[in-house]
Amino acid sequence: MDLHDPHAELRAAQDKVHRLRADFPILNRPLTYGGKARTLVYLDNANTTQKPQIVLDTLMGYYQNSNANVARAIHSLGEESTRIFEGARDRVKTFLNAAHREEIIFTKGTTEAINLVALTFCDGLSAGDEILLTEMEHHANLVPWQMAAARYGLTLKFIPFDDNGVLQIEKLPELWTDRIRLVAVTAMSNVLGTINPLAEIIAFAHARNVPVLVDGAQAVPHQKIDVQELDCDFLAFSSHKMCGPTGFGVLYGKKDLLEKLPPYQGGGNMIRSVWLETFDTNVIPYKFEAGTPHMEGAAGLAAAIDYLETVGLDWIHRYEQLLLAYTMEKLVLVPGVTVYGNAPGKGGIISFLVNGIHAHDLSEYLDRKGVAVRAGHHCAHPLARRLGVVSTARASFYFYNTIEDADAFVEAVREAVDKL
Ligand code: C6P
Repeated sequence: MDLHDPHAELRAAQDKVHRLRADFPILNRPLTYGGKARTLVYLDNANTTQKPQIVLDTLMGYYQNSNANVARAIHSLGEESTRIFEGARDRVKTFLNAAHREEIIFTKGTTEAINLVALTFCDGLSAGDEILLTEMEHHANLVPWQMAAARYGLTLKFIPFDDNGVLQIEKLPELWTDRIRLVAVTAMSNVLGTINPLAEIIAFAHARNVPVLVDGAQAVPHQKIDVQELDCDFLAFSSHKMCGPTGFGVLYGKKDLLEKLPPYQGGGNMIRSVWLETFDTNVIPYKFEAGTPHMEGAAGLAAAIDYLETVGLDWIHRYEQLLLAYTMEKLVLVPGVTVYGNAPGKGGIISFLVNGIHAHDLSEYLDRKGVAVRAGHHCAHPLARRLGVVSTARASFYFYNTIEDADAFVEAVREAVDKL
C-alpha cells in the first residue's frame, strides 16, 4: 500500500470488490446503447440493490424443493416451509441482536412496516397529541403519519436540517412539548445521505418516556445496527435494498410495545379463534401477519443477511465512505456541479445538479453511457422544496461499486456538461 496515496485503502480493497462482483450475474451482463457495447455502472442502489447468485438460488430452491403454505399445513412439506420461514425470523433476530424472536414482524417492506405502526400506535392517541418527525423524511415516513394525524386529530412537528443537510437536533428542546407521543426519524436520508445522530435523539426522547421509530431503509443495508445497543423502539427496513428479494421487509418492535398495540390487518394467522361476530387476537408477531406471507421472501432475506455478514457490515460501511470521498473529490472539479447534502460522515449517496441541466436529461445522458443513476424528487417532496429544487440526479453506492464505476460516473457527468 502506498502510504502517500490518499486513496490507498480504497485501491487495496478493489481485489475484494472484484471478487464480490462475480457473485452478481446482472453486474456482468452485456449492455448496448446506440449500437455501442457498455459495461453496466449501477449507481441506483438507494433505490434497489442487485442480488447475488446465492439469493437467486435460495429463491429458486425454495420453489423447487420446499414450497408449501406456512403455519397451516400439518404435512411434511408445510412443516419444512414453516421451518424455513421461522428460521428466517431467527436469522433477522440475530442480525439485529433483538432480544426476542417475536419482536421481528415480516412485512412487505419499510413502507408497510411504518404504516403498521402509524395505524396501530396512533389508535391509542388522543386529539391534540403530537408526532415528531424531521424535514428530511421519505414519504414512507411522512404520509402514514399525515393519514393518522387526519384520522385521530394529531399534530405533526418537524426537526429542520441546515444547509449542509445536518439535522438540527439542538432545536429538540424548543420543539418538545409534553404532547409528543412518538418520534419517527430516518437513520439515513435517501437524498442527502445524512446519517442522523440516533443515539442522541433516542436518549432525549426516552428521558421523556417517548418511544422512537427508526426508518432504517437506507441504513440497515450499509452498517451494523444492533437494536438493543441503539435502544430504538421500532425499526423498519426493506429486503430489496440489501441484496434480498423485493416485496419483503421487517418491522422490529420492542416486545412490550408490540403486545400493547391492536392488530393491523384482519385475516388468517392473526387470530386465535373466530366467532361470527368477533375474534381473539393471536400473539406477536403473528398478530401483525395476516394472510399467507411472502415465504420465499423470508428465505431470500435470510440468505442475503448471511451473504452481507460474510462480506462484513463494518467493511461495507468503511468501503462506501472511501468510495464516496474519492468520487466527491473528482465530482466537485466538474464545472457547475452542485451537491446537495454535505453532512460530515454521510453515507454513499450523492444528490446533485449541473448548471441548468434538468436532472432527467442528465440521468438520460448518463444512462446512454451505461451509468444508471436516479433522477427526480426521490419520494421526498418536502425535502426537495426545502432545498429549493424540483428534482436532483442521485448516484448511490453499494459495496460492489468500483473505482472504475466512480470514474465512469464522473467522466459521464463531465461529458454531459460539455454536450447538454
Ligand atoms: N427509497 C429511493 O430511491 P420501500 O419502498 O418500502 O422499500 O422503502 C421506502 C423507503 C423508506 N425510507 C427511506 C429512507 C427510503 O429511502 C425508502 C425507499 C427509494 O430512495 C425508493 S423511493
